[in-house]
Amino acid sequence: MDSKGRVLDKYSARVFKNRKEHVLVKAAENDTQVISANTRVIPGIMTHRGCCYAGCKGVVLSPLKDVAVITHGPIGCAFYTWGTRRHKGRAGEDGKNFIEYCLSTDMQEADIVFGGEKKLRQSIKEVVEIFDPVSIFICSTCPVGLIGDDIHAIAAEAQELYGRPVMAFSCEGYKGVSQSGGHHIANNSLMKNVIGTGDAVKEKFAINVLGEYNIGGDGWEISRILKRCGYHIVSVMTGDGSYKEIQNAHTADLNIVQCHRSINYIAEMLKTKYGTSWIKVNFVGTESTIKALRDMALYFGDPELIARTEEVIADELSEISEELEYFRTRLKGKTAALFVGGSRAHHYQFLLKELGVETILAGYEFAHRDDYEGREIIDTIKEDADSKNIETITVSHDPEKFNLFLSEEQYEKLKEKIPLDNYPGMIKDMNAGSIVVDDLNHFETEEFLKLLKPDIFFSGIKDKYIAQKGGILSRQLHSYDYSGPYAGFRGAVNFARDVTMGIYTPAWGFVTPPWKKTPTLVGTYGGDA
Ligand code: CFM
Repeated sequence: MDSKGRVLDKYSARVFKNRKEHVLVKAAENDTQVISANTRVIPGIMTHRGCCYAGCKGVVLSPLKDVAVITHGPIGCAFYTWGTRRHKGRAGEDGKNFIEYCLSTDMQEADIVFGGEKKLRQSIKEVVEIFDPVSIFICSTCPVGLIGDDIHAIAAEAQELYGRPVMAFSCEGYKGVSQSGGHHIANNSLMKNVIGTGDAVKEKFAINVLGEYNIGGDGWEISRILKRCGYHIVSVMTGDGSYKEIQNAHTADLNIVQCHRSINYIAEMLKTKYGTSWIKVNFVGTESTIKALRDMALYFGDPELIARTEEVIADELSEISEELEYFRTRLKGKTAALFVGGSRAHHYQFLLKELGVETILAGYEFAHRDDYEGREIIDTIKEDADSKNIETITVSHDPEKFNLFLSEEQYEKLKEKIPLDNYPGMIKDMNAGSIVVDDLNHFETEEFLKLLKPDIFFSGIKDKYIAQKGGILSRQLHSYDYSGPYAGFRGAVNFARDVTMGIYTPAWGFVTPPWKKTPTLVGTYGGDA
């Protein structure tokens, strides 16, 4: 039996039937392989997923530094999204940066019984008086949806009263199957209410960086390189971003998409509404970064920009090549397993490959099928109760702001050379025999690690320690533990150094986990086995 079979064999028939669709072994032929994704978790299974509120507030909205984001709900949800994601931000010219604060209405039992609207009004008042933010966002948590506080009416009232945009997001944690639903709620609202409201003039080589959240300073490293090449960054969605910058996103001539999972639909909407083309980029790994820079230069087609891009690439490479080569000699032949949210498990495989590390298992927490199989399959995804739960909006062509940078003919020609409107799925880039798992749960994590014994397991805070106590090194690809940046040229060296340090410090192998010394409870999955 292969490792997939050995792990799934322990399930009851009902659970097996479900999970076998979420796990696949990469075939030798590069045919399309279908995986089940973006579906609800089986009750009782310990998933590593987050919730809708986490995706909306924690992931997309929190990095906007000039916005005060108020969590309407009991304190736990707000506290959990306080600083744990490491999306860094520096105050802009107006000095406003509230991302280090944790703002919450701190609902108590009495508020749940009698309603929390009064408390929310009071919180908005305090936020205006203390912080004077450019805008205020209100994010609701589960109990708010259950008791029915009308956060949208309160937002409209506060907007009038305080003379600044106040927006409400009904992102109760229970909505949908994962944090992905929350990304949609946040991004859709930015699309509807913020983008296009600014009055900046068009700049040369103007771009938006979409789906980059400045984890551990990645966005800063990417911006540094882009600015060296000569790009004008209109806005970043949303790492170290701001409400004011996003208002002008419609003035860019190109959108580059880093994390396609969280924002591909906005890239499409920007194209429909404002005519802005988008390309998929990946700034993880030096080869990927070089490709992204060359694709961008080709899009603008300016000889000076193309030449400067090559100069920057040569210069950046000369700075890091020697060090990277050293780490390559240390890491060659090692194996890795990756389990991250919705795009990193793919992005980091390129950097690992450069370093000589083979990926033997990769999975996403909440990706959709296109992230695994490629964008071309989107139209074939059948709607079901779970996918219908995701909020969708439609936008139409804006006659005043619509502007095409390329003619249709140029566009079609370029499409053959650069990833315009497209991203490949992770499965295609993996080696035959490697394992792909959607929504890898706690049990499967332990079992696959025991069977495959990778040299390193890249994951997150929920599964890191169980791996380490079992003797396998783990680094967090969400927060980079306390390190970073990992993107771009210098980031690649930081990553290679951290991985080398970890692998050559095999401390976890000396640990005897508690379950080897004391008897533990034994249970079965599914209940009807
Ligand atoms: Fe995109 Fe992200 Fe990711 Fe994501 Fe995330 Fe994150 Fe992630 Mo953690 S937006 S899908 S919801 S790249 S917080 S910055 S690391 S799970 S792989």
